[in-house]
Amino acid sequence: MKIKNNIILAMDLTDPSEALRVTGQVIDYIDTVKIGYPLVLSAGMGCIQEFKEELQCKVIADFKVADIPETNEKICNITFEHGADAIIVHGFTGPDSIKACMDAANKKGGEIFLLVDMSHPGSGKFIGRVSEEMARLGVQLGVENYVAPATKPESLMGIRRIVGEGAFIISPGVGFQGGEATETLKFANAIIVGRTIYLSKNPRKTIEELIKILGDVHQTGP
Ligand code: 3DU
Repeated sequence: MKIKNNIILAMDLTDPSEALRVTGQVIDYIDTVKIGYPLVLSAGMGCIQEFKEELQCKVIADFKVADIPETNEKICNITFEHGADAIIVHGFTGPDSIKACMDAANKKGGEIFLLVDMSHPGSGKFIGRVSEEMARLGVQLGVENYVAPATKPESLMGIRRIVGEGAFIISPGVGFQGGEATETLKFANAIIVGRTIYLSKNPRKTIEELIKILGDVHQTGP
């Protein structure tokens, strides 16, 4: 997946028209928007298609899929049928559950991103302890795309080491959660930025400044 300016907008505003309006303000600087439960649960699954049609962008559905294989398959099928280009899937559920998502993605022409660690402080208690093992499992299964945290550069670096330069890592936690954009892009292919942009008084100016800062960062991976 190629991401324009290496920035993915996390659009978590829950008012659908506000979400479209604010995304529209920055859409000429990005081509990929991450939509998750906050927006979909308030606007419905139709918002995926609406974003794609009105803004001509790719949509990553952040559903952090974490169920038994049969249920995961259904969730992925429905998500791709609603137009999502990719879906985020938890790694902790194990190989069969991940494989079910990969198979659904292959069948529907979509992609999966495997979430192997999280960015919030509490993530150290459980998921952060097994993130490298999950990354290794991803490699064994042939997963190409990963989600790893910008707030934990050590973890992000370790995950990059395991998945290799050929893998594609997207990284949330930049800005509001404390992660640093340029540092993150040394190990990730794209940063995921939400509140810093959509809560900004001037989202356009904020993203322009961010792009300027990222200007000469060395890009890892494909
Ligand atoms: O903190 P922000 O507002 O920039 O948003 C980050 C987004 O990424 C948000 O949608 C959140 O649900 C998602 N995310 C994480 O922040 C951390 C993770 O480990 C995984 C997803």
